[in-house]
This record gives sequence, structure tokens and C-alpha cells, in this order.
Amino acid sequence: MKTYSTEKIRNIVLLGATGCGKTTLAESMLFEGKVIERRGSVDAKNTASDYTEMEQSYLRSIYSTLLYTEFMERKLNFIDTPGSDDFAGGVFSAFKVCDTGVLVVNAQNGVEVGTEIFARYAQSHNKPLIVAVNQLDNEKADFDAAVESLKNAFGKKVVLVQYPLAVGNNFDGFVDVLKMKMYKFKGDTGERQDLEIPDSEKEKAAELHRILIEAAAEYEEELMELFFDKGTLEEEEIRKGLRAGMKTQEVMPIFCVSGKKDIGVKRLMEFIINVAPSPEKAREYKTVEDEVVPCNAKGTPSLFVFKTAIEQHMGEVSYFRVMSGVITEGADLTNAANGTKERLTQLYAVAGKNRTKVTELQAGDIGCTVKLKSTRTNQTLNGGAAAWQFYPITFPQPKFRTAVKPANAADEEKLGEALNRCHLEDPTILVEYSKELKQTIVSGQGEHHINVLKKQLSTAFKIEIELFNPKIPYRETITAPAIADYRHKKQSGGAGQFGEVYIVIEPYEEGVPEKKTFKVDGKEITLNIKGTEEVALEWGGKLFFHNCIVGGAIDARFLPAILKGVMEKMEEGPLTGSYARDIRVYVYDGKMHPVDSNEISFRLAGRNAFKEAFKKARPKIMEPIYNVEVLSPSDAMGSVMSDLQNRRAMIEGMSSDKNFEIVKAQAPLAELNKYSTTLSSVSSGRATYTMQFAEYRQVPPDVQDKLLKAYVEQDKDE
Ligand SMILES: Nc1nc2c(ncn2[C@@H]2O[C@H](COP(=O)(O)OP(=O)(O)OP(=O)(O)O)[C@@H](O)[C@H]2O)c(=O)[nH]1
Ligand SMILES: [Mg+2]
Repeated sequence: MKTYSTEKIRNIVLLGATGCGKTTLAESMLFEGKVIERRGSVDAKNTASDYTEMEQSYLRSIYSTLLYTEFMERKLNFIDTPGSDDFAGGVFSAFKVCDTGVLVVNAQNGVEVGTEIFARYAQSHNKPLIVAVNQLDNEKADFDAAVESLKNAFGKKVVLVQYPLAVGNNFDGFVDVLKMKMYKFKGDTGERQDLEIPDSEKEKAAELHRILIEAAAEYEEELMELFFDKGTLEEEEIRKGLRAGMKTQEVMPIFCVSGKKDIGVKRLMEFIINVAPSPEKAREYKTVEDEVVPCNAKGTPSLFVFKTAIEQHMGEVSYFRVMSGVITEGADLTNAANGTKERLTQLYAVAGKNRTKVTELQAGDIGCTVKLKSTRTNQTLNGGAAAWQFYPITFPQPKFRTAVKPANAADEEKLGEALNRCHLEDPTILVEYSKELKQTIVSGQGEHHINVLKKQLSTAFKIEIELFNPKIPYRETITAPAIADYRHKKQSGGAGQFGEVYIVIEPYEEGVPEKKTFKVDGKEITLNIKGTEEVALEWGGKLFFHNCIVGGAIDARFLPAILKGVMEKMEEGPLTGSYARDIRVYVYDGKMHPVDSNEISFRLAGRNAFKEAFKKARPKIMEPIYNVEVLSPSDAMGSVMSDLQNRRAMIEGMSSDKNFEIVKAQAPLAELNKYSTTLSSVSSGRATYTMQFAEYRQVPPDVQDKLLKAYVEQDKDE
């Protein structure tokens, strides 16, 4: 394969709702570029893109797959993404390295939730979009309805470049109002006839041509002036205008295709080559230090790894985009994150399962290499003295949380390793062993995502796992001051143990200073603070430990032991065994024994005094609260809202954006178990949401009672 220079490369991400035909379209593109000799199909499990066992068993894409095709002396790199939002991680990494999106719309369904979601993602990544209305050969295809739904969703952004003469079984061509030609196809060979527009279509074509010109003229002053002068624009000027409008996401040109019958595919590829930006003209890339690195083959060699995968017969494969310079086979580069030197012994151009060895890749190109020692997704490798680190891909926040354990306890360690591997390949799978909950918690983008993980663990790693509800990381705190004292005394032959401690505790609130006088249980206690230890707790919140001992009642050397005792109870709160937080402890008196007092005695006295005081200080359980943002079609809002209310959610605000409503709410994590699954079912898969930790808040009394009872029960069992 020849080397392509930067201006001869186009990087495209294929996007769209599940089943709209991205993988099938990609197959035709490879066929047109003669990268494959025969087109496979998703149902026959022989496409270049869906080549993994997992994808073939589900008959849909699960991973984002890099593909390339060669056409008109250009190299088109494509990333075929999965349509299910559960696998959105791959879409985010594709956006990082592709410059233009092709939004595929199923002509039977028009705009679907997936279409809107991906268009939104494209917008937030500043990527231009081309729309391909696909499956026009399908019996139920309705081009006009699909265009109508596109207009409803995207307004005047959408503009027709083509329209079909007939759809369904009779779909064999279309009129192109940019080229002002009619294209007809024979069967499904991709063979095309370029024809004059017939008289019967001339009027419609001319009208759409005029609309296209007006749209093209709008985004560049120079073109606008030309248009006013001449009353029209030439083909090349229209392209220029579309390019400008697409760059700012103000125009989305519409194309007609049937990926399955290879109709319109070549024409779409021509448009991509003529109008989509080459890497050097696309949006530029910045390093974390805000340095702009031009995509230029003359620059210092640098590449960014956007995906890591473990593949059969190849081991670890690193997919990358050349950010600058030329990457040659055998190049020695340095990982900017960890300083490791990496040699790129082999370079490949990738068309899914077909990989072609190449000797070099120029700035802007996308390919893969193997056997890097310690380079992961999101890292940059540089040549020369460059120390660039490009902004990492920001993956979507997890939406689904589950606890896992191996069905066979002996697999514990193996499971840990396998899960780490899975996280490397798919950074949207997060794995955490919670010491606090004593559970391994796995989070992902949805229930389906986790089920695929389960299947992968079983097939690729031979580990069976069980999924169960994760525990909630509750916290405990107090809401009133309290006092307690405790004497620890033990005399059993030899040396005894003795320590006595008097404490006051009160809630800690940021910005509120410590108190000097307390009236508790009818006693008035005045304190003289001599020293303070501030502990920022690992699990959030604070503990203040004040030394208020007078007259040497306890030696200063025993104070650390008392604090240690208090911390033991902070780590295992007296109510439910959860971490405690936000408390001030004042040690104001005590007693020592000249012989028997030692550290252990004061630790135990401190711990028990704290436990008693805690119980009297109107203790409360706190729970994690999450900010939840739901994006739902208007007609599903009723169900979405009532479901949220059943989850103790507090609605904070609502707004609408076209046909979608956005609800902002705060809800306790305990009520968000399997939320993604429920939301999907109440909205027929059309709503989506994000969640992010907000803060800890006290639980309502009825919930507290329930939790206390459950803890007592559990204690009995253990
Ligand atoms: N009639 C017709 N069927 C098509 C066309 N494109 C795809 N299909 C069928 O639609 C189904 C889904 O196609 P895919 O190519 O897997 O769709 P996808 O967009 O990759 O789906 P995901 O990977 O799940 O996101 C398959 O059964 C295809 O054969 C088309 O142009 N015409
Ligand atoms: Mg697919």
C-alpha cells in the first residue's frame, strides 16, 4: 500500500442509531475502494467491521472499529461505531481522532433517539456532520418522512443534496442537485450511470438546487457577494460554502444511500473527499499545556493512542492517530506520560480484521501498532525532544453500577486481572474494590454493557461471575453535642491496664469555630483548648481532635492513643458500621495510673467514650446524593417524572431543547439502582441520562429506621 500524504487523508466516524446500517455501509465503502473483493453482511457474520465473536453473537457492533478504503487516490479512514448508547465509549474515542461524522439515518424510522444522541455528541466535539439517509431500498422506507424528522430535529441545518426517484424495491437511483445529474444503478453491483435529469424532474431539481445554493452562500461573505452578483454559484463554490457551514455545524447536507445494495455509496465518498476537511485543515489539536500542534508531516513525529485492544494472534494492539510528522516502521518514540521508550516494530493500516503492513504513516493518518511495552489509551508518544501530551479523551460518566463476584471463589484473583484488562480495552468499564463495602464494584454505561462484559469474561477468560446489588457507601454523623466518659481497667495478675477519658463531642460544620463552653446533661463544661489535630478523612469530611486536658490529668503522650481509639470508631461508625465524618472531639479530663496506664488502655478508653457519646449525640446516617440529568422526549416526560419522584428525587429544574426535555434532579444513590434500565423501558429506549456525585446528605427518619434495623439483623447473622 502506498503512503498517503496529509492532504490526501480523510478521517470519518460513522454514527447513528442501532441497526441503521453503519456496518453494512462501511462494507460497501471497502468494496468500492477494492479493499475487499466481496461484500459480507452483518447477518452472515462476515463483515470486515463486526469481526469479533462477541459482535457476531449479538449481530450488532459492540466495539468501534477502524477501517480504511482507498478511493480517488485518497485514503479514507473510517471508524464504524456501535449504535447502542451502552457502548458510547468507542464513539467518544472515535471523535477524538476523526474530523467529520457521517450520521446514518434509517429511512424506515427517520430520526431515532440514537440519531439525536450522536448528533449531540458530535456537536459537543465540534465535528461537522454529513447525513446519509440509508436503507432506501427497504420496503418500509419513507424518504420524505425521514427528511421531515431531520428538519424537526435539526431545523434549517439540514439541506438536501440528493433525493430518490422511488424508494423500496424500486430504489435504483437519485437526482443530485449539487452535480445536477441523475444517477442510476443496476442491481447491487455499485455500477453507476451518470444521466441527465429527466424533464419530469427538472422543476423540482432546480428548486432544490436553488435552496442548496442559498444554504451554501450563507456562511462566507465572499460567497454571499458572489451569489448576489451572479444570482447563482458554481459547483465548486457550493462545495466551498457547504464546507464552511459544516465546519461551524450550521449545515448538514443530506445524501441518499442503500449500503446493502451499494447505491449512492461511491457518490457519498466523492463528496467526503471533495468537501470534508483533510487533517491539516480540520480542527487543530492542543496539548494539555495549550500548545497547538499543527498536523504537518514536516513536524516532529508524534502519535496519540485512542484505543488499546487485545486481539487474537496479535496480542496487545494500540490504535493511534499521527498527530505530527511521519511515523516510520522501527521508529523509537518516548511516552510523554511515563518516559518509556517504545519501538514501533510494525505499523499497519487497518480495515477491521484485515490489516496491511505499511512502512510509514503521515501526519493525520490513523493506524495501529503492536507490542508496546507500557503505553495505554490516551497517551502520547513523541520523537525527538518533543514532550507533547495531547488532551485525553473524556469518556462518559458511568451510569450503571453493580457488585460482582466469581461464581467460583478460587477465581478471585483471576477475575481481578481480567477486569483490569477489560478496563484497559474499554475505559468506560470502571472497576473498584471497595474496602469499605467489601465488594468489587463494576460500573459501565448500562445493563447491556455489563451483560456483554459478563459474557466476555466467560468466553475469553473462562470466568463465570455473579452480579448483585452493590451496597451503598453510607456515612454517619452527629447532630447535637454530647458528653461521655469511660474507664478502661483490667487487673489480671501481672501488669494491669488503666485509662480514663472524659470527652465532649459536637457536630463539625465548616466555618463554625470550636466552642469554649458546653451545657450538656445539666452540666456546664468550660474548655481550654491547648492543641488541635485536624484530620481530613479519606472518605470525605473532617475530624477535629482538641486537647483540653488541664492540670496534667492525662499525660500528653497518651493523646495519640486516644485519637487512635476515636479513629477506630470513625472507621466503623457506631450506628451501621459505615464511616463517620464531620465531628469535633474535645478531651477535657481523665485519669492515669502510675503503673498500669499504657497506650492500649487509652486507646480503648478513647474508643468507648467516643462510641457512647456518639450514640447520645442524635446520630444520623448520611447517604450519597447524585446530580441526575435526564434527556427525554417530551411525550415520555410524564413517566420519567413520576418514576423520579418514586426515587426520592428532588427536581431542580426543567428546560426544553427541540423535542426533548431536560430534567435536572438530585437523587440518592440508593434509589438509582438499575435506573438506566428503567429509564430505557419507560421511554422505549429514547431517554438518556448522566449522573454525578454531588454530596452526602442525611437520610429521612423512616429510611434511617430501616437501615438501623437491617444492620441489627445483619449483626445477628454474622
Ligand atoms: N434493506 C436494507 N437493509 C439494510 C441496509 N443496511 C443495513 N441493513 C440491514 O439492517 C440490519 C442492521 O445493519 P447494520 O449494518 O448491522 O447496522 P448498524 O448501524 O451497524 O447497527 P449497530 O452496529 O447495532 O449500531 C442488518 O440486518 C442489515 O442487513 C440497507 O441499506 N438496506
Ligand atoms: Mg454496526
